[in-house]
Amino acid sequence: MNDALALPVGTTLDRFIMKKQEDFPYATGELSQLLRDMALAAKIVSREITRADQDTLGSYGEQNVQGEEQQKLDIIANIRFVRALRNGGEVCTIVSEEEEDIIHTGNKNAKYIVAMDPLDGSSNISVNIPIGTIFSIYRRLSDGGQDGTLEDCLQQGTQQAAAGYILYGASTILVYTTGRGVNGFTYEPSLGEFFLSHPDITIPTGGKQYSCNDANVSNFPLGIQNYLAFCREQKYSSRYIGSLVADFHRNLLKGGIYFYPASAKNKTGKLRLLYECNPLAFIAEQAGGQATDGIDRILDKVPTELHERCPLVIGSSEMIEKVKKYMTL
Ligand code: P6P
Repeated sequence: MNDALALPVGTTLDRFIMKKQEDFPYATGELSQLLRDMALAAKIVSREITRADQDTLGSYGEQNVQGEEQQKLDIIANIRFVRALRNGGEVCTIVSEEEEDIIHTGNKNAKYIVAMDPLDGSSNISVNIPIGTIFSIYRRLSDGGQDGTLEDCLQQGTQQAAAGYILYGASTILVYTTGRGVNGFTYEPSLGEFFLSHPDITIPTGGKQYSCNDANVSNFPLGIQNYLAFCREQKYSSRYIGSLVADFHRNLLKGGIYFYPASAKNKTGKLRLLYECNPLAFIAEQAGGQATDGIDRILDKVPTELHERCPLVIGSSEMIEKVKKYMTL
């Protein structure tokens, strides 16, 4: 699953991308440059978050397409990523949680599409809880010389060319996959570089911690309720920070399961398929884990709307298999 070529911890992201590009014989460098553009925006957003003050903290005073109150940093992050991708020239069209319609960059001959949540969990900013950016990268299906199409944006998760997240926590870490394993890079602000810190990440097959908002348990599907009861019988630990990227990253490294099922308030779950479930599902599978809607594989779903939601159960493989059993009893 993972490349034989192991680069030492401390390798810069740029050098890592360049060396891994050699593994793709027909690579012409656009995807590599796209990943660099994402990393550039991540550095800028990390700085904005770290030095957030009264001017940048707080509500923007409007709601996004999801009906959620936008934080000022949501807007700032969206602007920074869209600008980096537009200026980088490798992306023709973007889907962003912060914008209802697809965003055309003007790079009509660019090969790639990006679907992103520029800043997930932003309501946690004001209480200093880690937040994250999540992104998927697809090759366009349509011919060049025009804007990307809706069909380009509604591809199955199995078609992702790459996926990743940035976690803005005690340190800023970028984790991504291009389908040949998962690697994590920690940002060193004093040098302005991401350095390889988590080579070849694999998620433990089992785990003893679960992440969910169990205030909603009475509305969970019965199978999920029964799985939660099993976790409690096994005396697993409950770890739920209310920030998907932070919960996912911890479970990825330590083993565990995160679930946001359908509930009375969110009939099809809260999380969005295109720019939350699919990218994290790609990473989870590349690290040896799984991601389902409780039963079916996330990456097999065929999106029909840009901002459609779906239930998500993601993490250690053995735990996901257990959920499937409870869901099909
Ligand atoms: P609830 C943040 O809004 C988010 O999208 C995820 O980051 C987080 O895991 C979840 O929603 C929290 O939702 O309903 O438990 O507050």
